[in-house]
Amino acid sequence: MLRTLAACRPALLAAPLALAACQSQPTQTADQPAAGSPAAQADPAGTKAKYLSQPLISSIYTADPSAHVFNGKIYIYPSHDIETGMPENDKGDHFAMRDYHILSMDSIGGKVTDHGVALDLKDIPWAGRQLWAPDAAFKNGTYYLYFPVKDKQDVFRMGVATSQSPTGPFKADATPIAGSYSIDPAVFTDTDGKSYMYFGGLWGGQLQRWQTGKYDANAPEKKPDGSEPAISPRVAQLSADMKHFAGPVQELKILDEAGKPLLASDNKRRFFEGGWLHKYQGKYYFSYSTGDTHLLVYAVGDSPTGPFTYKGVIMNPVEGWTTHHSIVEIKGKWYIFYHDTQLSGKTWLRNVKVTELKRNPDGSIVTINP
Ligand code: FUB
Repeated sequence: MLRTLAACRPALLAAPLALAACQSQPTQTADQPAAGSPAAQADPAGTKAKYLSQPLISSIYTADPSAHVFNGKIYIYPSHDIETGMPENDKGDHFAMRDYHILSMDSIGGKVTDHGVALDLKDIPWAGRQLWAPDAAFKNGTYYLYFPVKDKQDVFRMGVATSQSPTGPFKADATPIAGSYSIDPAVFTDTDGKSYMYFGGLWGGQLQRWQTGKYDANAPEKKPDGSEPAISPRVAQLSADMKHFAGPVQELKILDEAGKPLLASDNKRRFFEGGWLHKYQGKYYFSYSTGDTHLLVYAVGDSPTGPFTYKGVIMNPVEGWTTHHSIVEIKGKWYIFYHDTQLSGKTWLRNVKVTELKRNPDGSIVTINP
C-alpha cells in the first residue's frame, strides 16, 4: 500500500500551486499570503467548512508539527514540505524535504510568523537526504533542534543542532547522535529534569530494519501471519548536555487491556510512527500514528519509559496518508497540533493545524473528527 493520498482516499481538493509558493520564503505572516498561494485563492465550493480547523499558514507547506511553549510564546517545529517530483512509494521517497522553517504565534488563533530557514540540509555535514519530522527542547539557555535525516549511506539517523534563539538559525553537530536510528524524535523533559527521546517509524522510517540491533536493509515489518508482537517504538534518556544518549535505547512496551503486547497484525492499534509524550495529572500519555490505518491513538503509563496500556483514538483519519501530531498545554488548556492536505490535495504537501484537545473527567481523551 502506497503512502499516498490516492491509496487512501480520493483527494477532496485539487489545487495545484505554483512551485514558487512552496519554496523558502523570508519571514511572513499568515495574514500576508504569498501571491498564488492557497490563501490568495477563493473558496467558491465552500470546502473550508468541511474541516474542523484551517491551516495555520499557507505561504509554505508544513507538516509534522511539534509545538512547544518557550517563555510564554508558542513555537511550532514542523517539516517543510516541498514539491520535488520524487516518485511516491512505501519508502516515502516523495517526502524529500531540504530545510526547516520555524513558526511562532503569541496565542492560539493569533498571527502566525514564519521565521525563514532555521537549518538547511547542506549545512549538516553527515546528511544525505530527507529532513523528516523534527522536535525541539530548551535547557540551560540553549535551544536544541532534533531531526531525522538519511546519512550518506541512506540510513536514517537523528541529528542535533543548537541555537541561542528558539527560531534559529541552528548549527548542526558534525555527527549524528551515537546509537540513534529511524525517525520522528520527540523529546520530553519530566518534572525531575530528566529528558528522554522517543523515536521510531516503520516502513520508510526503517525501524523494522533494526530488530536485531544491527541494520538489516531487507528485514520485513512482520511475519506473514502477523502473530508476533508489534515492533516497539524506542526511548532513550538524554545526557545532561542534551546531545547524546545517556543510556541504552529501550523498547517502549505498548500493552492491551489484558497486559499483553499489541500484535504486529493489530494495525488499528500498533505503533507506526510519530510518537509524542505528554504528562497529565501524574500519568504519562504516549500518543502515536497507526500509519496504514491513519489514526492517532494513545496509551497511558506510570513511568516515562513505560509500559503503556492502549486507551483509544485521539483523532480519526485526516485527509492525506500521513497523520502526525503534538500535544501541549497552553494557558491551562490542552491543544493538539496536526496536519492534513487541505491546501494541496497531495499527501506530500501538507499544512499544519491546531485544535483543542478535550478530556473526560477520568483523563481519557475525547476523539476528534478532523
Ligand atoms: O514527514 C515525513 C514523515 O511523514 C514523518 O517523519 C512521518 O511521521 C510522517 O508524517
